[in-house]
Amino acid sequence: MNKTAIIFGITGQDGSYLAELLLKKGYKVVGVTRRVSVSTLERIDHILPEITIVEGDITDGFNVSKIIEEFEPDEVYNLAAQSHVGTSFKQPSLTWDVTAGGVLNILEAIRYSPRKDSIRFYQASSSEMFGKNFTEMDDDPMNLVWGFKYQDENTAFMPQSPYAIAKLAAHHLVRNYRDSYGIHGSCGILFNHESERRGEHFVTRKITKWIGEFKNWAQENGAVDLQFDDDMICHVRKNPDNKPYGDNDSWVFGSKFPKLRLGNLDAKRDWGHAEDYVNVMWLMLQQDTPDDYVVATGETYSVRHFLNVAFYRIGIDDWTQYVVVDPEFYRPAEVDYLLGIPRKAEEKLGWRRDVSFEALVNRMVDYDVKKKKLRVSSLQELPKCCVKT
Ligand code: NDP
Ligand code: GDR
Repeated sequence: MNKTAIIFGITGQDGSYLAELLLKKGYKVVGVTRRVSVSTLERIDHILPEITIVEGDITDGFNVSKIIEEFEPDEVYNLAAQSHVGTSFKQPSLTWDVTAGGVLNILEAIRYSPRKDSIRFYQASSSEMFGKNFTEMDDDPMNLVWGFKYQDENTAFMPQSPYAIAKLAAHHLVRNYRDSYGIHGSCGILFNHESERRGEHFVTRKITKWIGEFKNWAQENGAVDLQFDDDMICHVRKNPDNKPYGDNDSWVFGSKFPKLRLGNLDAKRDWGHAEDYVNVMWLMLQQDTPDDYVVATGETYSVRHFLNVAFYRIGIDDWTQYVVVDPEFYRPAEVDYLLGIPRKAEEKLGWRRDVSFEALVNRMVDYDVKKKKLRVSSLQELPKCCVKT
């Protein structure tokens, strides 16, 4: 008989890829979605006829229990979270309720389920839990690391945001319910993973979406030349008399496009493709013994380097004039450096990632450039008083 999987957070980036993977494997997929005033089903539109959608919110414990009771799952994947680190500083209480409290609700539902011993649970833990901390090569008795500083399953956690603290609480809850009640719960300590479906307020997609819109704008305006002021990129063209270049009067300013506004460009992240990462979630639940695994690429790049590769894809070698560093996007506390060593996942689960960093960036840029409709980024349009994350 086909297995049944419940996915909390099916409308998110990872939820959509995981649902596709489980359908391919013949699962009956049940996706839990929140009641919202506008549809959030865009990422799973193409598979909607094949999945069962049920309304629910992980902060409602009774509702979570009812869903688990009704659908009798073999596997439960919790991908639901308030997942934006910057937002967690502005809405710490909500972040705590969803990202930590929601996990407790699922664990309690499994604990009291008559089918407790037949349910396997996956929790989406995060590399943000490492926060400021890393292991240095000299500390490693095996001395087998690929970089000087890294994080793996033995690195101590030192979270730097309300989001990371909530994730860490959830991580420990899973371990505690495993030890206390024998629940088959595993945590994937996943490092950043991105894709063409990445939320638009995360830095990678914010960059590639801007590039897509900029490129379309430049093409639609047939820009022969660009001028840059503090905040805007201006399209200029020759006046009808076609006077020679150098004479200010002979150039007419056309439409303007807002520059890309970003925060800390020096933060380093270990970036993979989400499609590679959902596979490991499934692999963890196929193991007889539940466990926790670091999932990463073993490479790290700064936001600045991401910009290099992304702009290069549209033929711009020097992006500095196109980007404004805006302190409004700085976080009260930052995670400077993440580089994960996925040795355990590779050795025990046989997991491998396929998509390289450069391929990831290129795929995201190409996707956003191809999006036909030109619209000025809503992020760029935010009035000053609005929250920026
Ligand atoms: P997204 O932000 O794209 O998706 C989050 C999902 O959670 C959405 O489906 C959202 O629903 C849902 N959700 C939010 N609040 C609730 C709630 N109260 N009840 C039910 N559902 C809710 O995240 P990703 O797909 O990128 O990440 C998946 C998980 O993995 C998250 O838990 C994230 O914290 C974690 N993670 C992600 C990493 C990454 O790099 N992507 C790395 C490490 C961990 P809605 O559509 O209605 O908003
Ligand atoms: P992160 O991802 O915080 O690592 O969390 P994000 O893309 O938000 O930030 C990465 C780094 O880029 C810097 N940055 C900016 N970030 C955003 N969002 N917007 C900006 O304008 C900007 N400018 C610079 C940030 O300061 C940071 O250093 C992601 C989420 O998916 C989490 O849910 C997940 O747990 C972790 O990855 C692993």
